[in-house]
Amino acid sequence: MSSSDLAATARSLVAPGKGILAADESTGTMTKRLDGIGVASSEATRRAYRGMLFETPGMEQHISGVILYDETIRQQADDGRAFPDLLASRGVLPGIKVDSGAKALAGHPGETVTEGLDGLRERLAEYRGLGARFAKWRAVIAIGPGLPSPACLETNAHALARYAALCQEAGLVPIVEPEVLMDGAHDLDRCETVTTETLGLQFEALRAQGVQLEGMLLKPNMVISGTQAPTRAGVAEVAAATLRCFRRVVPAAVPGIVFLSGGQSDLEATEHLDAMNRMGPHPWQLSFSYGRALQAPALAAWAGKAENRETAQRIFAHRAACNGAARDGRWTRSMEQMG
Ligand code: 5MM
Repeated sequence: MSSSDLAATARSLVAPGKGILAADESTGTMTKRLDGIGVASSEATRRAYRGMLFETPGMEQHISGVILYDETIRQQADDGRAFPDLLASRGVLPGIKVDSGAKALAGHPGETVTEGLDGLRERLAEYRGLGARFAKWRAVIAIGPGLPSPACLETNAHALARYAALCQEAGLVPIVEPEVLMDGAHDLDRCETVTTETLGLQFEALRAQGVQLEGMLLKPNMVISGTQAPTRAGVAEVAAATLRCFRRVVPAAVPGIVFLSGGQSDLEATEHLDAMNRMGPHPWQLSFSYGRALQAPALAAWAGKAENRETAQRIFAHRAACNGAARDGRWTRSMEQMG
């Protein structure tokens, strides 16, 4: 794939009114989600849940791409079509999580490094053959006393940049996700400082590895107060701090920033995205790549029962529509009422 094809794919993932569904929960995470609704996790129940989401009528109006997990990219819908083919037939780009998870960083208690570079070139070629057009790798950065360490930031930035270069070589658009966690009592300023440092090092590493910025997307956290902070910043403050941080460190050549929700409520994630887009224009498209903030109410409504499938799909389509509007800065609170 040429560099202009990569750039075109990246731009189509952040097309107006659209964003990405992160449905790449590893089996452990998906099992926790299913436990939460009293459903035993098995290959069959995970397939039924993902199939419910991917067959949602009208999803393609607001979802440009779906990030899949290794198991999911190999599964089929009830009509026998492979999930990537089903998505592609609806104009939704299939993507794939390619990291193998965050592992304890030696000598740095409380910190992790995301692994998965060994054999990645071969796995990317296989995923491309299975229909993937983009990929995702998530690094996890914790805030705490003395954290994050320079070793954690540098190691994760380097791994993300090497992953991104391999993706572009394989013709896949890399989504680069360095997530600064919301966990902790830190305030907005501390999150801004750490996010600025994280992203600054990230773009240095991407440059060092020769990653073409036009053919990638950034998936960051918003600059937000810690979940246990005594007072939490409001929507306008979060939007202003996030934009200030990104203007300082994210080059304008990057076509899009697709936020993670990171534990924000569905409504918070939508409100924050909308507020930032209302403060535009910006050098990059500002969109979403939400997991929990798109799925949580649909998962609860589905509850593993076939008779709830349509209701859950309507709820998922509604969250996608609200975030599609927020992605353009035209969400209103009244849109939250489902018709
Ligand atoms: C959907 O969750 C993703 C996979 O997580 P695990 O590897 O831990 O199972 C996760 O990477 C996700 O893509 C991002 O964190 C965004 O999801 P949220 O829920 O934060 O919007």
